[in-house]
Amino acid sequence: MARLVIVSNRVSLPTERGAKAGGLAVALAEAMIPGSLWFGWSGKRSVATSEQATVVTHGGLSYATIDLSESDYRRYYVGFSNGSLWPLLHYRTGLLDFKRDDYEGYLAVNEIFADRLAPLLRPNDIIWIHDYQLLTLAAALRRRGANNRIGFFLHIPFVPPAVLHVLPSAAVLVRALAAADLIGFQTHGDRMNFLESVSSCMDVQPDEAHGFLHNGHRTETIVTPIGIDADGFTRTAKRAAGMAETKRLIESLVGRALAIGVDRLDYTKGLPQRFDAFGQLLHRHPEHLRKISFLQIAARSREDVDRYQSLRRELDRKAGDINGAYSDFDWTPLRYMTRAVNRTTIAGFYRLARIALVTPLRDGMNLVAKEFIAAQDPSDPGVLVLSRFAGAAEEMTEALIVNPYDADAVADAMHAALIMPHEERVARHTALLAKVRGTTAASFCRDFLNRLKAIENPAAL
Ligand code: ADQ
Repeated sequence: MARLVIVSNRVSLPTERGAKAGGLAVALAEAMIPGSLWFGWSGKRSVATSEQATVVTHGGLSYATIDLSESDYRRYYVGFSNGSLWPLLHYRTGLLDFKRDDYEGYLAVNEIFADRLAPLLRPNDIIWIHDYQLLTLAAALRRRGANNRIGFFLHIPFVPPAVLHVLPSAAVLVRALAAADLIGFQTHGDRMNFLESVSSCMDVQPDEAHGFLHNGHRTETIVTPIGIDADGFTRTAKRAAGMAETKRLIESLVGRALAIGVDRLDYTKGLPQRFDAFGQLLHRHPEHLRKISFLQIAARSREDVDRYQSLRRELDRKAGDINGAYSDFDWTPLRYMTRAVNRTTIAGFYRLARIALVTPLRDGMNLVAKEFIAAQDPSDPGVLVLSRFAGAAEEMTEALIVNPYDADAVADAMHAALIMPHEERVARHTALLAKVRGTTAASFCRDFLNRLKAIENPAAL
């Protein structure tokens, strides 16, 4: 049987998992099939980038990692991946911080990944590359003679050509990506944007099956939304509801409704806008004063990117403003923390919450929306307020869908959620839970890999 080789920027070793945030690590952990190999960066910075991968085996799985030099890390990861591609692919062209040197570092590290991975490959391996840090890896592997089936999945959005071309050399990246046999997206909108970009960068026309032919190579595309282990998460939430942390939270609420937000501290997640919306709720609907507490857990991430530090300062100020304006001697409306909290504890908090605010300005999918639904007590569920710009909104239409830029509309949705009749809450939750249970981490992997395996690739036979 063909071996699965997963490649992602960061390898999450089983020994390191725990409270750490990050959707990719969580989803792939659900997906690793015994015998598979997972290749990527160790997360360590060394004097020099590793000459070869370090391979460890754990629970029937192999993990091959390399360290990066400080300079490679800065240019490839901090500079180009997080300073250019991340804002660009989230439609934030104004935040783009393009430097040619970073771009060259990005290409170089993709070549290094290919160099270190190539000796570990077997002819029948199926290679599955993940996310925006590795857009040029498939092409780099092909140049080293890898004829394997290669799939690529983009976890974040893809933009229309007019936005894409803000990035110098965007066409180079699109052409390199086309070296994969199958390219996967979270939503139909993302795939459409990509195919339009293919037309504009490569002068080829995608066919009716959403594939395209270039230089004798056919590339197919697929929409496979990522999900969670819904039933497992429901069990975790039930268990966590009885744990000490949840009990402490209940006591601190003294009967007030809980609204919750859980995100990485990232400018795509719409946190300043969300704080404004909460302020508007208290202003426009004073009947909720003293009756609601909003807990925002925003785990710090990417702290060596400047934009993230200014976001933190902005949120500190806004949180101070709201609490300064509305707090009472025995009530703090907004509880804002930037520590990571482990997933089990969060599952218990979700179950307790009357509302979840998932209001990113753009998001590939957003797994928090799915976790919140899976965590609810079906007989007394909370209500999901969801941004129309999260990939999750394409499917989760029974949530209260909002435009996160409209603070008044988000405040009104929170109000609607707080006064929503029991019957309507149950009906919406039932429909959403069926969807979250239908599109899981396992189905995501199965659908993508089945399609990749079905691709005709005579070279790999
Ligand atoms: P992320 O941007 O990291 O992922 P998300 O989908 O919300 O975003 O996944 C976050 C995961 O980390 C969830 O399991 C969540 O519980 C956890 N998490 C988030 N904030 C946390 C916190 N403050 N403390 C502890 N845990 C936290 C990227 C894309 C998404 C896409 C995923 C998977 O940006 O759009 O859904 O990959 O494809």
